[in-house]
Amino acid sequence: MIDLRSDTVTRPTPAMRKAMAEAEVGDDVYREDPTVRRLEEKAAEILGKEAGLFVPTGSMGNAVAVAVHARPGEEVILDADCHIMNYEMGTLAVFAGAMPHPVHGDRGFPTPEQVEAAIRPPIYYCCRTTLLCLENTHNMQGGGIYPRDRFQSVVNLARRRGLKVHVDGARIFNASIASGVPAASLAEGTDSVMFCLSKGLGAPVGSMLVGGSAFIEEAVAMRKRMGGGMRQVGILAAAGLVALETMVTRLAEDHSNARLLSERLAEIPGIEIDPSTVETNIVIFRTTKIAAASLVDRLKAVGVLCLAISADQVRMVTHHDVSRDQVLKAASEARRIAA
Ligand code: TLP
Repeated sequence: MIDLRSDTVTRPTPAMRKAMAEAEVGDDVYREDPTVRRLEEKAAEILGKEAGLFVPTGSMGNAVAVAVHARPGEEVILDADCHIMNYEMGTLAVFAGAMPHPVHGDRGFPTPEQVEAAIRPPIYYCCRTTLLCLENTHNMQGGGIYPRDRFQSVVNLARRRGLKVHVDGARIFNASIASGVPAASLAEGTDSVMFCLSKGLGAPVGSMLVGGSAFIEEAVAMRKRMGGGMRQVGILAAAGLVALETMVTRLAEDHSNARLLSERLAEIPGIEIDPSTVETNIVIFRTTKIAAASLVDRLKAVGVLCLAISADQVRMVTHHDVSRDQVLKAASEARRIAA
């Protein structure tokens, strides 16, 4: 099987399995797991923040962040197509009691003007706007990278207007490697960042939340409230450390495979995609002759897995466990079916 459904399907590397087997552990609810502490310190350092917190999933990381930053009845500005808005089962409403205020960002990336217009005036009958959530890279916009100048302007504006900024950086290292900008610069000026170890970085489980020390102290309590206080979880953190040490720079390979895949797909009549928009490891294309679901079914029958994300859109994601040859094979199978 050539599994292009997601980079979440990556399996731990032999180095990860070895590190997991040998991990030094303690009870992390007492904050006594030395491997978890090492991972949290390293994550914070790489992202240029004071402290870090290991969480079981990206969704929990985002939920914890939003619940710490926003109070019930407050508004959160985010892109209408972002993951927090669409694929996290309303955690923003459930755990923070907050109101989403979606804006239609340009390719998923809100502009300063859009954010400014979405901030509520200080009138007693309006919700208070307290938080801005930004996604980088943007999953449903084909792994696009937040244009750097726009990101900085938006963050500066939010700070000026007293909003907190949380980044859903599930794939922030893809953005960093593809743009040559250190992850810490992509996090500059923000209050918190969540990134996933379990996607392109290949760890079996886990995400990190990083931010200021006071924020992380509250996040520890919020994680526990959500049932995310884990015990000898150094076993998992050990794989996360290997992920950060060995799996970041190789993401460039996934990006060149994604670009190659998009170029091959673009040649197929019946498929529409502009390869120049493929900046990282996510390829989203449109089918014009057959329904997306039917292409996905027929690809599955010949050993290629991918996802239909709408009636006429398919997502393919490259990662550590798919090779250049497999990507070429996937494109040629797609040609046979979709053309
Ligand atoms: N994304 C998954 C699915 O949920 C769609 C995927 O296959 O891409 N933020 C972003 C931007 C994400 O893409 C995801 C997962 C998450 C948060 C949530 O992470 P997990 O799955 O660890 O809860």
